[in-house]
Amino acid sequence: MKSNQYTLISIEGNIGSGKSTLLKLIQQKYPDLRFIPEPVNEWRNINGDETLNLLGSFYENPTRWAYTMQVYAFFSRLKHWKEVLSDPNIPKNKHLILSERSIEADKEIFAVNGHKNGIINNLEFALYEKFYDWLCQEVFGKKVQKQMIIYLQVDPEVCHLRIQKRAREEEKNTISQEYLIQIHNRHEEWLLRENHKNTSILVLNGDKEFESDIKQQEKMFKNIDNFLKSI
Ligand code: D5M
Ligand code: MG
Repeated sequence: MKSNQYTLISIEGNIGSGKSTLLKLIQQKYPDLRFIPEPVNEWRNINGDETLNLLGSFYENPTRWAYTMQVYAFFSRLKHWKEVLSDPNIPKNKHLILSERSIEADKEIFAVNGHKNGIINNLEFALYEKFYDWLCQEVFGKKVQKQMIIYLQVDPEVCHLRIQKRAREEEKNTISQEYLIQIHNRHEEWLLRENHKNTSILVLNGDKEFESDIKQQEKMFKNIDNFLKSI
């Protein structure tokens, strides 16, 4: 691998599927990877001001805020990636980067779904696609050698229960079963039915609680270890 090239592994899955939990477990087992968490807390208080809550605004009035949410999610993720990809001091063994979701997922899941269900209109979607393509090329360019995806596939009803359990204020009374089914279906279309030329995808079922179940974790890691060995 060239010294300025990276393998990107993202954990994808529905809201409340357990991605952050899985990321933490992988981090414990593979501390040498670089990690990029989802910048969700940055969306909850812009400039550290809790009254400027973009995630909350989006769930309260999706039609008003969906486009703004996509612009800011894109910006904040891209900023993290740029920092990592332009760090001149990355040791050789840190060329594997694991992230919770990806810029591609913002587009393929949330922007496409929002466009389909009408909360993002044609003009907004066309504008989004314009800056998305150009800026991704600017930042990622030739730096990506390989892309891999771990898809944590979870029944939308289970996700609903986990969202209630974690009780994030912005989400607990606003995310409907119907929205979770839409987001689930977009994952299935994008990851299982569409063509992925240079991307390997591992599908992991996460319906059974795994946060505190060592047996279940061991089962999952059998697959994850093999998947990571294939790099
Ligand atoms: O929680 C992440 C939260 O952020 C969840 O409410 C979905 C939301 N999110 C993440 N990315 C986007 C985009 N691009 N648009 C709209 N909403 C988004 P988690 O459980 O980690 O999925
Ligand atoms: Mg998460």
